[in-house]
Amino acid sequence: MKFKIKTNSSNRFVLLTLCLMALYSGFAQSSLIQNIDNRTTVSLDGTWQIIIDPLENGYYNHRYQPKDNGFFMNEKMQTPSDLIEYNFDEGYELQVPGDWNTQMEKLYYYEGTVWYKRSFDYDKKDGKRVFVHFGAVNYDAKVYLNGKKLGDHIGGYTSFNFEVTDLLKAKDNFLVLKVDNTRKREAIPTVNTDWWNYGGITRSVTLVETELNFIRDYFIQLKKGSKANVEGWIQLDRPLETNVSIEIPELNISKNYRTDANGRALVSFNGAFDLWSPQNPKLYKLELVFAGNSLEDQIGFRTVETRGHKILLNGSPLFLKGISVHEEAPFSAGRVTTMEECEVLVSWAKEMGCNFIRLAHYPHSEQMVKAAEAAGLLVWSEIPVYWTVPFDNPETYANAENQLTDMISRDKNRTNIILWSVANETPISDARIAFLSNLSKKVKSLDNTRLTTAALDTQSSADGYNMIDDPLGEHIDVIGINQYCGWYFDKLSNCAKGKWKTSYDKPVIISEFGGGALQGYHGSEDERWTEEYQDALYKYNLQMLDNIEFMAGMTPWILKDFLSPRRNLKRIQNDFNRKGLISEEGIRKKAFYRMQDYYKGKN
Ligand code: GCB
Repeated sequence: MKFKIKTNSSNRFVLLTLCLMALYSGFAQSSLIQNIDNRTTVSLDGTWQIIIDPLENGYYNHRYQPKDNGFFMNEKMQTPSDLIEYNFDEGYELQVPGDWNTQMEKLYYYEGTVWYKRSFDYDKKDGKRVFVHFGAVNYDAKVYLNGKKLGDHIGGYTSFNFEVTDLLKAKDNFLVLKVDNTRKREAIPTVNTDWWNYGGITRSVTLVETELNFIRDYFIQLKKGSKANVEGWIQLDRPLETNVSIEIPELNISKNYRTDANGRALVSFNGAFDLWSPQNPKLYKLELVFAGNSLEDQIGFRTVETRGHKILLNGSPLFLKGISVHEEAPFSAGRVTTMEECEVLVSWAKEMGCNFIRLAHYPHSEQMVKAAEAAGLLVWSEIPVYWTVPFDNPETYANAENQLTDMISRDKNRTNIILWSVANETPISDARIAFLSNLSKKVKSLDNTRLTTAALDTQSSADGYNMIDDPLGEHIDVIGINQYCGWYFDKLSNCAKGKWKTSYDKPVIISEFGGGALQGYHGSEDERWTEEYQDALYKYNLQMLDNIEFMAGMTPWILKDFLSPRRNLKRIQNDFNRKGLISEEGIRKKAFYRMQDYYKGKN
């Protein structure tokens, strides 16, 4: 199937897509540096000066042409007669990492441009290179150092970095970002979502110091289908034929490899691994060595595959006892900014009895994935291809593919990730199938050791059955189904009787079900928004789901109440989607305990 655009040949489409991808990753962006946590770094987190600029006055002149001396120049008055109509150092401040919406009342609903500036000194060493790395900036970032543009980045949930070696000074560097979170129809995500469009530098900013040449990236995972053979690669930043090695001291593994002219070495070795699993989240210390420098990581080994309707972990069927999670801070709202907050979310899922979490609806922070990995939680990770995306727009495709590539690039060594999801609740059309099947193919080309999935919401019904027959099912390994019996359709009491059929010999995860309740609001099970209604909804839905013999797991919607501007019922919602099993204050609702009981009895 083809996109509905005018192309004379598929080559032209590929070329166009490649050009657009270059645009979306920012021209000057360096390839992503893997494993920032274990490199030599200086944090630029903390207080940044900001300017709120709804008209983009710091970027465009009155003829709407980009300015040469925009706010990125960080100019200061030199004489009393100078006209400079901004001054970062006399303005507002925000904490980085952090969203702007929950830090400053006047920015709560704001969508537009905010300029960020941070000044710093740097003790630059000869023979070293330096990169500035951003965990995530939502959505459109233009980055400048000392008045020079480093590049652009599009996409609010993925990491990126730029080299700054030649621009850094010992004193008074200024790093400036124009951050714009304006929603756009053609963007990923598109304009219409059900979560808060938190703007800002939402994850850490870090200076990374490297040698002149260094191990930039690597992929070290068990080969598909093998419990003992690791296959992967190591990539140097600069092309060089040389020796690199891998060591796993605990297993006495020490292997040498030779990089090719592109600085890439293919890796293959065997080990008697104690395999990672939810009961045994075993990670090994691994060292990658090049030119006397060693880079450490903690890596686990496991296999994942499907057999008919089952998902097999390390060769054995596993029921995925999951929960969906947004990247929102526990005990409040706003983006998660610390490892401790990730650990709280993870501990809540563990308390419920989960072995699996769905990180909805976009890539969460690396910390979150690592916190889950350490605690034995398997992960579904997804990109924000959500609802009604313009699937026939090649620019949108390029953007989605780029975000997918960035997500996989960052997290491909995290053992707990088993599913890469390409979309959530997208409407059936030919253009959508072309778009999503291409994304699914892209996943396999980057990482064939994991499974692909998507959350589907469209089922037809026949003979009293809900049918799983979305044509996208052909193109993914595991089918996610979002269904809201007792909330968006049908009466609560009918839910237990719901019956399902599937056209696919593939595992199905019920990737969403649920309903809203205001914590502390009690009444009968017929009264919406009460904890009793939500609890009954869970009771009847679980009875229905128990009759689906091809179901391989579930991730009810959702761990915690979360902010969403489409939740307008003031008395109850007050901007919160209330489908959480835990309130924004951290208080468990009745249905939390029902899920806990259910998972206790589920193998
Ligand atoms: C869905 C969406 C999710 C929403 C949820 C809801 O189907 O996938 O993002 O938040 O429903 O609460 O309506």
